[in-house]
Amino acid sequence: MTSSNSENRQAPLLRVLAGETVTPPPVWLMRQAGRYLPEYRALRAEAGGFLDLCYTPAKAAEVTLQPVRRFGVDAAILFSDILVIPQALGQDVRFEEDEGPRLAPLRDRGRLSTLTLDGAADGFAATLGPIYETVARVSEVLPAGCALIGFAGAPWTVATYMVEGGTSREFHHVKRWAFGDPDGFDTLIDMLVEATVQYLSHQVAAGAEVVQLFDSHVGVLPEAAFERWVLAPAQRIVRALKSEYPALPIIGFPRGAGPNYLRYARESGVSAVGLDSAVPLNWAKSMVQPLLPVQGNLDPVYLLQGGSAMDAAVGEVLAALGNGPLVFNLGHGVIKETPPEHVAALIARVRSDAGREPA
Ligand code: 1CP
Repeated sequence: MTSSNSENRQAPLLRVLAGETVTPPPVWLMRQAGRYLPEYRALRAEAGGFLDLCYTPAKAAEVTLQPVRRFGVDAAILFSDILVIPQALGQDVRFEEDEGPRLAPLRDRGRLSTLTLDGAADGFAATLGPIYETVARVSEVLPAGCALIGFAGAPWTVATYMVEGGTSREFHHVKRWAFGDPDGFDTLIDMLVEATVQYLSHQVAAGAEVVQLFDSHVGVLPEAAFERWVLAPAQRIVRALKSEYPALPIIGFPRGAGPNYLRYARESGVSAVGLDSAVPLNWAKSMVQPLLPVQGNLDPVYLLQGGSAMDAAVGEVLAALGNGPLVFNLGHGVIKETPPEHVAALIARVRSDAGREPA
């Protein structure tokens, strides 16, 4: 199915996620709201802490809309963070200025009993209430044709932060727990599956039209661990969401999955896969895109760099993947030193789609 006119009134993003080829492709960027935007830095300073911003619906909605207003992107993504889940489960989570997240590390099954999904007044559902309100506020004012994306971190990636206590390079603690006590680690993953389903289904009820599952740290897992803690949880989350919302488009982003992208595309049940920047374009075209719509995968450093290097790299993505269902995006988030003008130029370049080679 190919169409380039606008007879179909559905948002371009939703059309691609339903399997259509749309030319030029819809474009949005992971971390399109954030510190590279002066208007974000201003609001962030007013809000105080980063988490305060996430839990203040009027401000979080405004931040969500900033890139929509400035660039006219094809989707807004809820402004929040993947680490609100551990916080809502009862773990201590802080964001230190310029140091990234800090969590009280959870290293073994003994500490699991400190976490709960229960419905107490300060419990899971109540903590996340303001985030659903942010979704509802954005949904009310979003321009026609611009889709609203909700999101969550996938269980494996959220677990890495919960166990390591923050960002990690090697992931030794979380892998030792998973490999040494797989059944105990499953208890944590099971809780995260349930939390994620609840969290995403509330976002959809509040107005999210698409959800994305961010599995950012998949690249460190051997195959059996990938099956057990990436693929199986994704299947369970997709199945549960689809039983409640059969038509809901779900984008899975198993960053760093390498050849396991194929199993993820075939077996997880997602509607589309987000490709990281290391995925070869011709491989994605011949192996992944025939299975599912793809999203990606410009290296964010091209966006940081801008100019002719960026334009050429955008042209390569469009030439390889633009003749099938494609959501143009980066292969990872916008880097905070990126000049906003480069983002405007990127979007103009995608929409001009000049230099596209015939299929
Ligand atoms: O001080 C600040 O303003 C904090 C910077 C910031 C921002 C803008 C953080 C801290 N999170 C966010 C927002 C955010 N995070 C969004 C909002 C929507 C958008 O895309 O515009 C999203 C989708 C996320 C998702 C997220 N948070 C991921 C998954 C995607 C990815 O980047 O791999 C991860 C791993 C996080 C954890 C996180 N949040 C923030 C930091 C510094 C980190 C650590 C990243 C790391 O471990 O390197």
